[in-house]
Amino acid sequence: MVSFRGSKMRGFGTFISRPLLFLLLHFTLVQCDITDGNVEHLKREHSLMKPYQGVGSSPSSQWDFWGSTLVTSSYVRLTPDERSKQGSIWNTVPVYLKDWEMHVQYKIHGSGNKHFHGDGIAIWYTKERLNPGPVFGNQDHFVGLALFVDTFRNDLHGMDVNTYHNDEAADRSFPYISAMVNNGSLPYDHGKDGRNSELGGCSSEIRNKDHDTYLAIRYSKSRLTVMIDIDDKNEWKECIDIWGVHLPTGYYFGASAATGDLSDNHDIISMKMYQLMVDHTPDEDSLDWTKIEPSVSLLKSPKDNIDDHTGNFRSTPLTGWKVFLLLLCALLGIVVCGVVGAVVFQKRQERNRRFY
Ligand SMILES: [Ca+2]
Repeated sequence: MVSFRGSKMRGFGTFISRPLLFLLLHFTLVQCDITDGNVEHLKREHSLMKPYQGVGSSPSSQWDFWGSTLVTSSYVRLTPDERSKQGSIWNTVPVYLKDWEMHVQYKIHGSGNKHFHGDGIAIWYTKERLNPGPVFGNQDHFVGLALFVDTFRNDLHGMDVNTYHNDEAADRSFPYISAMVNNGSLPYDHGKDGRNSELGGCSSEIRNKDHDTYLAIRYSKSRLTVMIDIDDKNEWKECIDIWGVHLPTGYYFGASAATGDLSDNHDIISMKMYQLMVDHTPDEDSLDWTKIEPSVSLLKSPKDNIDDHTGNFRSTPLTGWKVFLLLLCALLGIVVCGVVGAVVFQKRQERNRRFY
């Protein structure tokens, strides 16, 4: 199990070239967010793995399920490819880790053609668990973090309803993966595919693949990163990277899915939770992390995004490592100019010496 993890983590760094990675790791401005793959630990009490022992309703079980969920020996099917189904699976053990990474291996597949399937899977880190509702089978006004793998576009604003052919022209195509943090005050707007409350996201053709697909949710030091792997090449691609995300400890992990008029099989193969070994300041350690209210700073409030149809909201903040790359480029530019200047100066000196 852990070896898989190790191989995935090598992938985590490959979206950055090797020399750049070296520089990143050796540059003091960086807070070491690129994992080295050696310091994480699988937490079995928060992980769901084949053959899914300990899944069920007994008091000792670590995962509980509800609704249409079917647990077999090789997958957990949240919904079958049938209309109007809802299912979920929840970790019964609250997570008291401050820094963690959740790897989800999943598969969404069905007989429906492009655009005629739905609705998707949600991965949860929330205060409450097993509360069925309208948000991909879970309650609305949830408290905590949600990651939506939304396979059906409900918002047809600016699109040709009859043909659906404007997907590529629209600013986000489906399936669409997005994150939302909620303190219970925000509703999830299905009609707009959660756009009003979205913190970040990416489009990804995750459906009907021959292989399983993966996503990783990392939370450490107020930074939320979501990586995806849909090509079965053992490489992560960045989907979401947001700073200033505040989440407490003591919440529950879960996954849910729903079908409506259109359907899909929504399968979870595994959910693997890793503890990240990260140092915190004494001030941070003295806080009661269970009392933190889920929130996001350093960004506009999601509410400010309500009438923003430009999609600019997602790309406005320069994330930490983009700022760093800009600084690095400037620094390299100065160094190159300095070296070239010194060489030119030396040559000129030598030439002058020859003249006199
Ligand atoms: Ca949708």
